[in-house]
Amino acid sequence: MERTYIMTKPDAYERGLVGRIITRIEEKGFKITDMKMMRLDENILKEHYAHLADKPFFPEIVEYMTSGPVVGMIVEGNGVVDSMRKIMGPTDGLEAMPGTIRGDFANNKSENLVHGSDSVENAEIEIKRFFG
Ligand code: IDP
Ligand code: MG
Repeated sequence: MERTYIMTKPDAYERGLVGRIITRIEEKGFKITDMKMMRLDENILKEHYAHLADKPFFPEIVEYMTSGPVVGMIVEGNGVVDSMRKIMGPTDGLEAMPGTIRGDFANNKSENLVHGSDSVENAEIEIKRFFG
C-alpha cells in the first residue's frame, strides 16, 4: 500500500489546528498507521529541507520549525502521496485554493501548517528519517 509522510508544523499546534488537519486525512479515507509528537532540531531540518539549506531564508525555516512541537504521521492509501499534496494545496497559502488546508488556514509562503512528501520515493526516505 502506498504511504506518505505528513507532518503538522508548529503553527498548526500553536493555533489548535492539528485535529482539523488529522480530520481531513481521515475524512478522505486514508489511514494513519503511526503518529508521534516531536521537537525538531537544526540537524534534522538540514536533512529534511536539504533542497533549501542554501537559501537566504533557511534560518527562518529553522526558527519556525523549532518553535514548537510537530506531529509526524505515516498515512496510507491508494495514491496517497499526490492526493495529500492536493488536500494540502501549494506552498503559498495565498495561492492555495479554498478547500485545501493551506488555502483555508495559511496566508503566506512560510508558515503553512503542514508538510507532505512530494513523491513515493521521498515518502519512504522521510518515513525512515522520522520513524526509523
Ligand atoms: P512544500 O512544503 O510545499 O513541499 P518546499 O518548497 O519543499 O514546499 O519548502 C519547504 C518549506 O519551506 C515550505 O513548506 C515553507 O514552510 C518553507 N519555504 C519554502 N519556500 C519559502 C520561501 O520562499 N520563504 C519562506 N519559507 C519558504
Ligand atoms: Mg517540499
